[in-house]
Amino acid sequence: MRRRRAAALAAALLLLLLGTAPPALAGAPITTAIYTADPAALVVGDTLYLYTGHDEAPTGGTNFVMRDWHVFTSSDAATFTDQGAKLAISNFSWAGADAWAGEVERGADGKYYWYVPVNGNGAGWMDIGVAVGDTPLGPFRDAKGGPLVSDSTPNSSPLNIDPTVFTDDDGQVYMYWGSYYGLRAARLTSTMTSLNGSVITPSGVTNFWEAPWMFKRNGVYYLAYAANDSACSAPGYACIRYATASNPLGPWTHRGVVLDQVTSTTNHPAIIEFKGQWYMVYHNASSPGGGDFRRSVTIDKLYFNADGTMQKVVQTGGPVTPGNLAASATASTSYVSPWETLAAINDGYTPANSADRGHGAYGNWNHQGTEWIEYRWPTAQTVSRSEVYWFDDDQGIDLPASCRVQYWTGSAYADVPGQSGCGVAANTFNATAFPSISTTRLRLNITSRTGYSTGVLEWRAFS
Ligand code: FUB
Repeated sequence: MRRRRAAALAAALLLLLLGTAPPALAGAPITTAIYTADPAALVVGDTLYLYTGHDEAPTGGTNFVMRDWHVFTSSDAATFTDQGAKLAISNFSWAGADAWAGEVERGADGKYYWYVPVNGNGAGWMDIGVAVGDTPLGPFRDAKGGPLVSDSTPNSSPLNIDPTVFTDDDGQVYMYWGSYYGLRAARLTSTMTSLNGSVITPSGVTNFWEAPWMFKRNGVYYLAYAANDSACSAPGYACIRYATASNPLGPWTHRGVVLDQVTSTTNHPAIIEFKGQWYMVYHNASSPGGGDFRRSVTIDKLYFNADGTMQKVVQTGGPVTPGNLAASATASTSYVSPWETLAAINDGYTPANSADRGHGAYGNWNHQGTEWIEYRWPTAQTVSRSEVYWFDDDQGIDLPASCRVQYWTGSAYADVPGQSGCGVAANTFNATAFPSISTTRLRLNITSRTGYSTGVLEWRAFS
């Protein structure tokens, strides 16, 4: 036992000495065994539960085929276990199709209530039903025997889908839902199965389209939601905006975009703190064979600024930059200052400028001369382009004098033949193109200006 611990310590020390960056979050996506969508997240004890939809459309399908919902569990937010389909359309005798985006909330009675939009057999299209179970994994049964919200509910949404249910510190439960620009909210009774009072139309939720997710942090209420305005996404696609309020029913103040558009047209957030780290859980179409109706739930870390605003999520499973080989590489360096972060160079972040260390920065102060950063892959990659965003802290770290892209020939490092100039401009990605090489290691040699060290915010590689 002692020997194993010593070996682990030695390995950790070696990693530190080599300056090796950890791999990207493994939970992206949470599974490729099935297509999943519309995540909701819940923490119970030491476990993170994800309640997801299940996309079953065939390849090339042009409609949702969704019949049941799955539950995934994780103890580290990196690896997830599919606990199976724990709720299905067939659990609601009054519904016939469309197992869309739901959410689970624990009631004051200790039971777990799963709110889901379904296509009811009655008049109108989507209704919201509620199932109940004694544990977060169920078994779940219809808790009401009919819709909680339907088209006949006064002031209901043009499309009654995507419920998010939130319990305030005083025990009052709120439900937000809606689509087609129609956000609605209501209190729930303590039984969790009836609306308590009238349905309101919250104000201040700019460009709301669908998929609301409500939570509270440091006394502030947050509402994240899918918006599909042209300021944040391409036509037909959605980004995730958010608003904050000091009252659970608003009025809300729009705060900006927390997640850019993803590779699927729909976008759907769940934001949760688990073991001291905040996460954005969402879906995209990036898994093999994926598409708008064959989506995959994925997870990324989310960070708050000191003023309570949320930083835009870096989509490590997106990918934000299709084809960026850096995402699957292990980074190392000749030297990194103890207070800088080598992991910053391949975290997928797009810096706002060369001083933007919002997601950390690699720097080699107070070394001068030539230092290097390197990517290694377990198998050979075809590479024909490098893009580097330099870090300049206006102090000891400045833009470099020059750089060279090198590769591992199998026995030595050599300059990549035929490379175009290695740019040293600030506030942009500097691209170096070259005829394709096949290699397991790509290296960037960086030579400093006299009297300065150098740094990198992001380094991408493409085939
Ligand atoms: O999955 C079906 C629908 O697509 C959801 O209810 C919406 O949020 C969107 O993701």
